[in-house]
Amino acid sequence: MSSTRHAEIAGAGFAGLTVATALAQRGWSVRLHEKGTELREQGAGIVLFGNSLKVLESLGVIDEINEGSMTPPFYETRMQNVIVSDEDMPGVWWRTLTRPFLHKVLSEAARHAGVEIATGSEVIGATESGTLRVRGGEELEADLVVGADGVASAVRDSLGIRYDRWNAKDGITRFLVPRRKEDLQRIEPDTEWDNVIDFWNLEPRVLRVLYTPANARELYIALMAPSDDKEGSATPTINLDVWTSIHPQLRPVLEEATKIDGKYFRYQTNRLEQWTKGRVALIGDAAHAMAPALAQGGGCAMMNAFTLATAATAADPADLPDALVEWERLERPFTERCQDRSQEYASTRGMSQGGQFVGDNLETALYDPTDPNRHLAQ
Ligand code: FAD
Ligand code: 5PR
Repeated sequence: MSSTRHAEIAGAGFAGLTVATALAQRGWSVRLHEKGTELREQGAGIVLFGNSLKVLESLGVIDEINEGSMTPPFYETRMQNVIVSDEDMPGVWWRTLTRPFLHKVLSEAARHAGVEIATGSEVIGATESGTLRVRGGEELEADLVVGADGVASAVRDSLGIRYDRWNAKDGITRFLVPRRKEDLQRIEPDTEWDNVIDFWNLEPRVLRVLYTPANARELYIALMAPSDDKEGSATPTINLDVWTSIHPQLRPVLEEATKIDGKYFRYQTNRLEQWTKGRVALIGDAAHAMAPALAQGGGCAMMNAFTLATAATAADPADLPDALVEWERLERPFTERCQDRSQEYASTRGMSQGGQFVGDNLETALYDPTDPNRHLAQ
């Protein structure tokens, strides 16, 4: 093999695009397989913290991210429409944005770094010696194979890696809608409509709206209801009467949501017996799907994607499998602690008490995957 190392990557979500770009920027030749016929992200909004923002900075796209995103003044939590906390998270770097925008910025960065992107290319499996198999195609050889193919990962399952999975009782339907800020202000003039507002309502029924401004024009709303609540979880069109009966001040934006086809997702957490096997590494939801409570699923996906790229680049090519095991040993505990905390919040609905962005809950947000000295103190 030539001195240029080669990576084959499954899945062009946030994890796959990040590892592909970081490897290409470090001199690797990289092919990224996406089963979708187009490169795009259908999700709504996302909150990113310092751990992933540092990665975006290192990839060279932070100015673009800053232009298309915002930092709301406060992360507000309300219970039965009474404010229980307004957190401004001193010392914490955080931004809100839309997922299509983040996906576009990362896709452009990947192309610019020289990543070969193969759309309509469905990965059906991998081998630990470092091959990737694509539907209807041959075995592609690589120094490093990455499974970034999401919760239903074909790479993971083809390797026989076992995992535990938990589904929460609640789920969520997410939308990107126009801000309608003036209409909201008319209804509730005293509310700061630039805040993130987590509108919890547990009585008489569990219907929560997480309101997240993503930029000057777009608002991300996430509507949470228990999966056994037929009306609350109704899709593709939300039940406007039910949602406005509990959250009347959100009528303008809930009306906007009725114009869009929604999809209800149950929260899921995965825990694998191992993240690596030979020359294959798993990242993102393929390896560590988590409940979204602390807004770190995508953040952990991007930080693990980035540290995988730096660890693989630093390794002697012959010893790559050992380097992957060491990468997992060092990085995985941060993600697992975040999974545990998010799972606990999701299953107890503890975020309704507010004040969650403090202490240990900020461990992942404050983690700097780009700091080469980050493990020295351990
Ligand atoms: P995915 O986004 O699932 O990407 C996988 C890609 O692989 C897709 O493009 C798919 O088409 C492709 N693919 C799949 N199978 C194959 C195959 N066999 N061959 C080729 N390609 C394939 N995270 C945050 O950080 N902040 C938040 O605010 C936040 N909110 C969330 C809200 C909800 C309701 C949920 C469910 C999650 C949230 N997350 C959040 C988590 C975040 O969305 C995920 O963790 C993140 O998108 C995972 O990225 P990924 O690249 O691993 O997987
Ligand atoms: N935070 C964010 C989010 O999108 C969700 C949650 C928390 C940013 C759900 O989508 O707790 O459900 C949550």
